[in-house]
Amino acid sequence: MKIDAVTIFPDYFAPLQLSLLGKAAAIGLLEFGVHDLRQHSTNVHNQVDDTPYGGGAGMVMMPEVWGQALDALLTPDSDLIILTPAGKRFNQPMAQEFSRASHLVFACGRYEGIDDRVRQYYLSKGHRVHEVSIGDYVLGGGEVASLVMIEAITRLIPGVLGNPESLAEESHNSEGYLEYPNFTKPQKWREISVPEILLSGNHAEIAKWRAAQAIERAKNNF
Ligand code: 6GU
Repeated sequence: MKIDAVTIFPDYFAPLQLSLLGKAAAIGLLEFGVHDLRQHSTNVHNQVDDTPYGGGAGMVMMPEVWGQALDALLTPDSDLIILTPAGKRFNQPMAQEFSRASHLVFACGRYEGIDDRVRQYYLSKGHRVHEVSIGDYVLGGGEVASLVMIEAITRLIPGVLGNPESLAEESHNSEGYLEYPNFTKPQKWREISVPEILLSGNHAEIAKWRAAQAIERAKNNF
């Protein structure tokens, strides 16, 4: 999979070189490109934003710079992901969908976002365009949100994860989450013992216990 990110802060993407993602890139499973939006500025001050039509607080990112940057990256095989707190909420099924794509382009908005004509234009040209948010809170920009999405998506690509059994186990749960509590050695730590059932070797009973625990935990999230 090819992944491009367009941003005014390319340094935010340094973590792509670490851990499993870095290894996947090193062996050619993933290919990352990080692009500085300011390189496409036509303005002497390298300005990429301006005041909003209609008034209001903040600045809006100008369409011309985004057009230049995205024209250079998008092909008919691309999925353009525009990061915005107003987008569709990212979740595990979306990560599954995107993990089957061949080229993802992350457009990282800052300030009050990107001029909406950028979204309109690429949609009108037949591109797949997705406005995505990672949750109900406001970040300073789309960079961290892109990293979250990239990590969730790429670990689902065969060969990226060190241990594919972890994926198989996750997929048993319809939501794709491992929600039961986990324990490892030692059996007793600071007077707290590992639940007896996990030492029993009775896999059917262990599965039942874990399912019950997962339901108990899930209740606390609603
Ligand atoms: Cl994608 N961008 C920003 N700026 N804030 C967010 C977000 C994205 N997702 C949640 N909050």
